[in-house]
Amino acid sequence: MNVVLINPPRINPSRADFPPLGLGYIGAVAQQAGHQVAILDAAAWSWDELRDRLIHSPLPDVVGVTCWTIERGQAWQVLRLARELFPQAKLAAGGPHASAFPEHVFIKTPADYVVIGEGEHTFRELLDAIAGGGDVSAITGLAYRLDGKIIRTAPRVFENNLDSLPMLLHEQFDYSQYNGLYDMSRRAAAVMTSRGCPFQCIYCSSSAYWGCKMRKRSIPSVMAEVEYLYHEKGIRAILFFDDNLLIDSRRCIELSQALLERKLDLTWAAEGTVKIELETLKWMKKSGCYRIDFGIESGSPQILKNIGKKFTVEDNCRAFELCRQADIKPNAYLIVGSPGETMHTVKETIQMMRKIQPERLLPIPQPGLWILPGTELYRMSLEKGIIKEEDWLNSDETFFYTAEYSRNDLQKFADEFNLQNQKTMRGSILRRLASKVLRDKDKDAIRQWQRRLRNLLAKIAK
Ligand code: B12
Ligand code: SF4
Repeated sequence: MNVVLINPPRINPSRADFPPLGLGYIGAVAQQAGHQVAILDAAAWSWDELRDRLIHSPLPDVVGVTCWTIERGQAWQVLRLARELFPQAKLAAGGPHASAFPEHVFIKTPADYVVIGEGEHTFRELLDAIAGGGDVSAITGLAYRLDGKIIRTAPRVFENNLDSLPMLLHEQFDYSQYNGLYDMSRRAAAVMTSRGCPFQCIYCSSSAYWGCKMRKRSIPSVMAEVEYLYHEKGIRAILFFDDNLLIDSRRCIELSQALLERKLDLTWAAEGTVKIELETLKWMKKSGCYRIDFGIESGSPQILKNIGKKFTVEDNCRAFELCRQADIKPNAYLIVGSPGETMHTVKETIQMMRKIQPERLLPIPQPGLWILPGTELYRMSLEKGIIKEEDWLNSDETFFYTAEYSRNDLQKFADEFNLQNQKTMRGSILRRLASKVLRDKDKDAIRQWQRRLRNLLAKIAK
């Protein structure tokens, strides 16, 4: 069968940093099962461009669409467009939001199926059933329409052996069309070496979706993907997108050693939590790691407790100090507007920022915490009456936690935070610039520093 998988156009179409990995994974199982697969990443396309590409694709038997909460309206629209253009095709949705509210997908769109949760096995079985004209009722992890009713089958059990899944369809992605890493001019790809996170931060839907048990791919399986990307796609930088690559120090060292053994000209970055040891960081550095993004979120002990973070402000400061010792750039993800936030807790975060001096600070663009389905924050918000389940249906907006402050008040917190942090960053960038430029022989790094200096001078001029 012809299978077309679509990542919807963004609300403001723009190039994505990386291709849609989830569609790459389900595309790979479909291809392995003998189907012709085309993945259309329409993130940067207008609706006209998507329509045009669809009209010129081979007539699909099945169209699959990914559906995130923030872009659910876009996903609804793609499913309607697919029905309009291909009345004969079967339509399936998947991804975090479709999985949280399969019924909503059927109300808002003409979709035939929703794949709930981890998609590979369910999608493969669904394609088999569609191809054979068979019954789907025995497929776990599925919702579908039957005689005007919506049927939901038993939940799909997670695949424990991630190595048994085929490598995602990198071959379908043109890596020159993605932004890659913001601080690296090398061609970059994203790789996931594990699924699931043992923590349960109240705002995060990741552990709710993927489970609290971390399932890890073997190092040889990860290396096979890295080598493919290196040799076949010209990739020279990797972002390990795992929720928590650093949590297993031994595995992290093994991964670093495997990268070193291959002698690839490769740099890499990762996301992680702050419990980390110097020895691990040194191995990571040796193998090409140049940056770690930490989800530290707040510098207030009370807020960390309120949002379910299992780490302290001291842990955060220590991780940043160790990264500096290992010569890896530490970055901070932060939140302003968590439950219990006050101007005092915002100032505690500003104080911590002065101490840790992250390499790059993302200004807080949207004050307040996003409410995502499946999270503790969502349950709290339902209880406090900030949101009702039908709000997801009646609007395509994103919803924020506003039980304690209005968005306007939260904006004041964010403004104060951004202002203070700009001052902190200017000082720290100048200091680091002076010491780094003297040491750096790497052309990429020197170009980056030049760029930063230009930006900084432009800001000062303003
Ligand atoms: C990488 C990533 C990104 C990258 C995306 C790069 C890319 N193109 O893939 C970037 C950095 C751009 C990003 C941005 C954001 N992200 Co993000 N991101 C992730 C992350 C870490 C990994 C996603 C991934 O690749 N997973 C691995 C693949 C295998 O999983 P998957 O895509 O979900 O697909 C599987 C299933 O969902 C299903 N499936 C998915 N689609 C389909 C479609 C069909 C037809 C079928 C059958 C099955 C199916 O099958 C797949 C295989 O099992 C996840 C966390 C996580 N651990 O998943 C968060 C996550 C997806 N992001 C999240 C959020 C909130 C965001 C942002 C809104 C953050 C922000 N404040 O800006 C933005 C929104 C971006 C946008 N769309 O506009 C939330 C989404 C929650 C939700 N309910 O939608 C997650 C779950 C993390 C969290 N904190 O809760 N993100
Ligand atoms: S925010 Fe990070 S540490 Fe917390 S549950 Fe989500 S993935 Fe895990």
